[in-house]
Amino acid sequence: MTLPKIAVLTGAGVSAGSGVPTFRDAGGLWREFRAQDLATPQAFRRDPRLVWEFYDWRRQRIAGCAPNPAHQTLAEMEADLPGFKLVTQNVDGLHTLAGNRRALYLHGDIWQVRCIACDYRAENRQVPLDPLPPLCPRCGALLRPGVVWFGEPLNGAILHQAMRAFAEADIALIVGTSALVYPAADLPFQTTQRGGVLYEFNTERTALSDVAAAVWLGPCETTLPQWWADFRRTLA
Ligand code: BV8
Ligand code: ZN
Repeated sequence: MTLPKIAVLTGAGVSAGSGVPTFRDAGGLWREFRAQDLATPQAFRRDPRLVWEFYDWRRQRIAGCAPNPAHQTLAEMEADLPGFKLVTQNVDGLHTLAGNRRALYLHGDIWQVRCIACDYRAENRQVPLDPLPPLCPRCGALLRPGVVWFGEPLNGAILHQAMRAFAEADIALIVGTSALVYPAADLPFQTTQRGGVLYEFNTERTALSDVAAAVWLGPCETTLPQWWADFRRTLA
């Protein structure tokens, strides 16, 4: 029996069970700012210190978080299914920590920093950051978080691989995303337009729920492991 090709898109909801604030929470909870107003090049140009305080706060929160059963299930699926592709909107790195080796990070990595003036880039896991904002060790200019901000283009090669993964998938799993951010939110339609099936795992219905063949309402750290345990039995 040929194993199905499964493509997965995750959002902040897959890390909620690990204690990482989602954008909707972080947006509301971080002082009086909305995440969306800080995750932009304009905000960084206007007040790099404030934007770095926001990222430093998130880095400190994430540093104390471990992968949850939803992350672990996605690592198992990658090991068991040759045609498995994981695409994430998250920048927290928990999929890699859980054991996924080939996750596509659409929006970058909060643990990467890069210089705004030269081509210096590096992993930086210092929490809290000191000095803040961090400066380029090579040219002294400001460093920025290695993430994709609103209004910035995604890495073309990564986006192309993600589009292909969903175009080729028999099954697309949409896990813990409000499906409001583009072009990520377009990916599931690559699957349904080619006759593939969509399953959604979320604590609430979203814009994608109407095109999903089934919606598992509940915390994905519970519903996704359950689904995988049942589904893998049908593959035996
Ligand atoms: C681009 C990295 C083009 C940073 C992120 C007007 C002006 C400018 C741009 C636009 C515009 N209108 C539209 C756009 C495009 C824009 C966009 O989509 N805006 C939206 C708001 C309408 N997109 C962009 O700007 C993208 N770039 O289009 O470039 C271009 C081309 C060429 C040249 C120049 C430009 C870039 C988008 C990437 C932005 N960066 N992150 C950082 O993280 O700091 S996006 C960020 O927000 C996250 O990465 C994530 O993608 C998104 C939040 O979404 P979710 O992950 O879904 O999280 P959210 O909190 O919303 O939802 C959580 C969900 O989980 C909920 O549904 C909840 O119910 C559920 N949940 C909670 N707990 C659980 C759970 N589910 C299951 N179990 C649980 N336990
Ligand atoms: Zn530099």
